Order: sequence, then structure tokens, then C-alpha cells
Amino acid sequence: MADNETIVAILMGSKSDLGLMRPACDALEEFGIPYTLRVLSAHRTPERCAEFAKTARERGFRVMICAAGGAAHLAGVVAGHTTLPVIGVPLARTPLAGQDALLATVQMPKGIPVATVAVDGSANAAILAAQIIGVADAEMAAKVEAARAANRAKVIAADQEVSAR
Ligand code: RP5
Repeated sequence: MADNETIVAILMGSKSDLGLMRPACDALEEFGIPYTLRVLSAHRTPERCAEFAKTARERGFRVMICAAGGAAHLAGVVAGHTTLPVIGVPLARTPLAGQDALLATVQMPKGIPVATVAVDGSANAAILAAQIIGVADAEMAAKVEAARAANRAKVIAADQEVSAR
């Protein structure tokens, strides 16, 4: 199994990204998915980052979530070192408001995909991780469906509240 028997890794380029990654942590916890949280920078700690990515599969990880701001190479570098699915979260951390990280994360060359979510969209990264795990895990797929149903119910309740005015 993975470190502490976790199957999802959340990697951030800096500890300063942690606040923006809380929604991902919360969503994984709601799904009951154990995860490992690490600060690994593609630029500042390239060897540690590569080592983690290269050994992730053998340590039991199933999905990698990689978040960074600015010249955000973390997801792409990790994807280059593993065939596990990599979900990239571009973060709005510079005066460019996430446009820089979005393009750096989403514009991967052919052959090395990164599934990129919205700028600061870390909750969706966690939900997508749950969906990927749910491909081979019926219990997880049911949890994702239940979350969708709860979402639907909230929107319907909001519609009824607004339209009743
Ligand atoms: C990126 O640079 C990190 O992912 C972070 O979003 C940004 C700023 O990092 P710090 O200078 O706050 O460590 O690599």
C-alpha cells in the first residue's frame, strides 16, 4: 500500500498553497479516501519530486493531484515520471491570477497528459480522483453518486425557494 495506506497523493509546490488545497483535503475526507499531503516543488526540490513520482505506483498510490501557481510545472513533471493518472490544479498565486499556472498545467505535449481542473478548483480534483477510483471500486462509485444526488437536491431546493418568491 501507499504511505500510511493512502491511495491519493496531493502534492503542492509550496506550503503557501495549502489554503487553496483545503477543499481537496475536505472532499477526500468526505469520500473516506486516505491521502498523503506533500510539499514537493518541480523547481526547488526537483530530485525529491521526481523520486516521489517514480516510486508512487509501487507504493500503492492510484491517483496524483498536483497543485502549483505561477510557472506551474509540478503536474507535468510528475506526469512525466509516472503512468498513474495525474490531476493538475492551477493556482491563482501571482498577479496573472492563475492564467500562468493554467496554461503551464493544461498545455501538455502529446503523450504526457495531465487532467487539468479549473483555476483554484481543488475540490473538483478530489472528486475526479474519487471517480477514477470508482471505476474499479463500486463502493466509491456509489459515494460519488450520493454526492451528486446531494448536489442535485440542493439546487432543486434553491430553485424552489427562489421561484416561490
Ligand atoms: C509555486 O510558486 C508554488 O506552487 C506556489 O504557488 C508559488 C509561490 O510559492 P512560495 O514562493 O510562496 O513558496 O511554485
